[in-house]
Amino acid sequence: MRKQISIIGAPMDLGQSRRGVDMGPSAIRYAGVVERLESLGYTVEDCGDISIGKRERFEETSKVLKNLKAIAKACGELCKTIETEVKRERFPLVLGGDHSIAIGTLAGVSRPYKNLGVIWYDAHGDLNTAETSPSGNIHGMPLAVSLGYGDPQLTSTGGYQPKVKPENVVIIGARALDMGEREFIKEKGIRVYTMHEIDRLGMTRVMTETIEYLQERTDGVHLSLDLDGLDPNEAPGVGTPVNGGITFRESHLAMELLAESDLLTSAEFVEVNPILDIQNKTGKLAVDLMGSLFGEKLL
Ligand code: 6HN
Ligand code: MN
Ligand code: MN
Ligand code: MN
Repeated sequence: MRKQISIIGAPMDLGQSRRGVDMGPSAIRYAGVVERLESLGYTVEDCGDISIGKRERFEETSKVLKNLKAIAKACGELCKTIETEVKRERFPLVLGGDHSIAIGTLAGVSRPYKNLGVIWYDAHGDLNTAETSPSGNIHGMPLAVSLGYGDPQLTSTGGYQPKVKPENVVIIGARALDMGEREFIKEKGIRVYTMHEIDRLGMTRVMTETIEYLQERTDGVHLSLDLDGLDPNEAPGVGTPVNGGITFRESHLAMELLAESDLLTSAEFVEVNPILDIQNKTGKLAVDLMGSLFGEKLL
């Protein structure tokens, strides 16, 4: 992993309807992300936050895709900021914000790669389009958008598409997939480890298979970690919690195995909502996971 990390905050809350997730980047910073990574020997630069526009009055824009214009604009800015850091040969670490920011993150990191791999650690598939979405919330769509499916204002972010090929994606932790998403997964042949596979195979095997699979076919790997992938008992500060999630221990192990593999070229931690949290438990958890991801050892 690159020894220079650039932290970029994306205080986005327009991709969903609950308030507070725009404070996610602050919560993660307050939990000591910079100090934690510096203690591991990294040079860390905090680039601050990108700017997010105002909530739109839905009747003025798309009814189905809430806050479409403002999200497209912010993702464009996030993409540019990340591209600058990538050119400086730094490892981009993006702090969310709701998951719609992944549209900008993937647009920013993917261009130099022929086959960027993506690990989507999430209770959800985030594979909806306007046609399949039950909510109109764009945070349920970023993976579909990055694969090239969705509104052109979103899929065109960064001026190229798609950012990722379906065979280079691995979803881990899924347990709340909408009907349209299930069909999409089958149709595109996307590799998914649902909670069932995690229970059955164990996290070691899930991660070993994921790493081997991506090592064979990709030239860079992005980790998009939605804190709602974890169980809400351990990560309560999220807007769309789903019971029966991945434990802290399993997640910690997953991060350690990723660190060992030295596969990652970028990462983002999203959906931390301090208003719904208990004394920044979820923000601290995010930083603990980053510690393991960046090579923290017990001995
Ligand atoms: N997330 N599948 C639901 C929807 O509204 O499309 C929930 C999406 C949650 C998205 O957690 O990033
Ligand atoms: Mn998500
Ligand atoms: Mn989710
Ligand atoms: Mn451990």
